[in-house]
Amino acid sequence: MENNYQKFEQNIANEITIEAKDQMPDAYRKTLIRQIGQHGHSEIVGMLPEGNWITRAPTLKRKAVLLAKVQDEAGHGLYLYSAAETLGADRDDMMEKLIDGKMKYSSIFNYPTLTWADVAAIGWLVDGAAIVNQVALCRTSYGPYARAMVRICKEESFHQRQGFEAMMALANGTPEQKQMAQDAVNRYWWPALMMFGPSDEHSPNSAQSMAWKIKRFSNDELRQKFVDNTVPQVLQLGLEVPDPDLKLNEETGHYEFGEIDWHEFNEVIAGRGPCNHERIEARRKAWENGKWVRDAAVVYAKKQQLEANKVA
Ligand code: BYC
Repeated sequence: MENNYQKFEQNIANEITIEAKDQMPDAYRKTLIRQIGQHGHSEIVGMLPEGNWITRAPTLKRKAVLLAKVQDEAGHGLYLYSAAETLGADRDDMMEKLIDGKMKYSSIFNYPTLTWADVAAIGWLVDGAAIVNQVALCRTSYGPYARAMVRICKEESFHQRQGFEAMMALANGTPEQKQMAQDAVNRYWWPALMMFGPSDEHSPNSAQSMAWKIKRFSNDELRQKFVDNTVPQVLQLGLEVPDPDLKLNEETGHYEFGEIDWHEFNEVIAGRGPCNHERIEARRKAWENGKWVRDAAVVYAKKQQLEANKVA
């Protein structure tokens, strides 16, 4: 067994991906199931705030784009649940843990989508933040997770561009539309920064995940990258960043920004955000209403297996 973990350590050191059948320490398996499961849940719960606007999209074109985007998120969730299953996780168990509040999902999806501009802001800022995090995960040490990320990132970059384009239409529209765009930025800016997780000194999982190359950059490094990428885009839209402390440090070339409201972040991830209850109830209802479909699929699969055995 020791030899097998030596091989694992060697592979990590030599940038050789760990595959499902490889020996791996239990803690590596456990933290991956935690992170990939949480990531999958984020995709699925993330369908809710945007899905809420499918029937109210302002034009047929916007509706078609939004429908496609929300369906993409469902697909991402399915790749991720499959990646977690390669580690021995059980999908029903993960789903029940989500509904029972025993597994987390991204804090960002506990905020409401009050206007159409919020949908644009999610596409632009939330998918934009997700890309920064996920591009790094394309090189994560667990092969099935890394490969899922490559595909997901391609779709996320389309999402980010469509969000920016929708935001641009509002920012260049009537004064009321521009104000709606600004309000959305005001409400989504700080929650988008929180997506990257606690600051490095308060991130209990980071050190080990970095050592195992599950994470390639720390939470603060990725957050900084997102701010540096996104502030010029806000300015290009003619909008303002809701942070009086934001300034470009000419020497480092990085934007310095104000303190995140960590109390708010901790409340949201503890289940006490604006929409936590609503989101979990929506998932619970979908899970319960879908039971007959899952049961029918199992009966059908068993029947097919019996037929196949008869032929053999
Ligand atoms: N929200 O030690 P830390 C999308 C938890 S969806 C909630 O730094 P780690 C999209 C963390 O889990 C994109 N919880 O943890 C979909 C841990 O708790 P546990 C979602 C958070 O894992 C639809 C504790 O806080 N992306 O793109 O090293 C529409 C301590 O944190 C959050 C991913 O999931 C948070 N924001 O680092 C549109 C990316 N932050 O588990 C778009 C994959 C932290 O110990 N995940 N926590 O109870 C990751 O990269 C990492 O898991 C994180 C956290 C950077 C999020």
